[in-house]
Amino acid sequence: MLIAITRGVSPDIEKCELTHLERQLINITKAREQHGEYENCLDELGCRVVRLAEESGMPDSVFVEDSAVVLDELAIICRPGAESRRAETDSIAKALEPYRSLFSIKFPGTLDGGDVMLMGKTLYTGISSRTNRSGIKQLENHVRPFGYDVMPVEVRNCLHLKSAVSVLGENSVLMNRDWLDESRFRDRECIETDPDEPFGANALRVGTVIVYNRSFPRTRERLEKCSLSVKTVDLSELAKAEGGVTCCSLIFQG
Ligand code: CIR
Repeated sequence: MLIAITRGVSPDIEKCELTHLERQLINITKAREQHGEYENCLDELGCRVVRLAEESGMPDSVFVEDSAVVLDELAIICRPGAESRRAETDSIAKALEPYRSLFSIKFPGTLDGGDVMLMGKTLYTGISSRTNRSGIKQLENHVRPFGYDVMPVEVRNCLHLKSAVSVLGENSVLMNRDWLDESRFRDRECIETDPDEPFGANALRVGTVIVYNRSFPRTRERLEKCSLSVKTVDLSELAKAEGGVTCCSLIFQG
């Protein structure tokens, strides 16, 4: 069965890291409601949602995706690029321990899960303000024995690789070409975000369904025109903290 690890919104989310957005007031009640709607959506799609306790003092801890990369054979515990986020990984490692052998990224490496995108046996990995070459090299050393390739991708003007591209199907992606080195995806079918929705490239594929943020209706139309089944959620409050639909869960076969 599919397991989705999530974590409640921290009471300190107001102090979240921000890289590309101006700080705006986050309505925590609304953020929690929206996060609950997101968890219900995963539940309806057949995931068993395992919700970890909220963490005060860890403002960004709702964004569990950044703490680990979970593959069928192993899991990598990340070393997040933002120092304020490093403590988040302990509880994620504990939650993953029953399911996978764990391998860790160590100093001087940094790696955020939001920079790692799996397609087949290829791990596209963003070189970003959060993920460095040492982190990518360590990732490669851990996964190569299991038959995975790591493909580094330069990203620009956005936080993570998955802010710029995400998986839609076996061979297809949703992409904002302005934010990454698109030559890495030459062999893939590509749907582009609507020019008015540059933040719309983050989509979460669960089985055959695409979970997508309601804030990007034009791009959503593009997905539906390509016969994709799309289920929308409102994550507008967490978007103020630079979070999207992939960030709020770690989904894997349990
Ligand atoms: C951060 O800057 O780390 C958080 N405020 C947002 C993290 C979003 N995570 C993701 O895209 N994977």
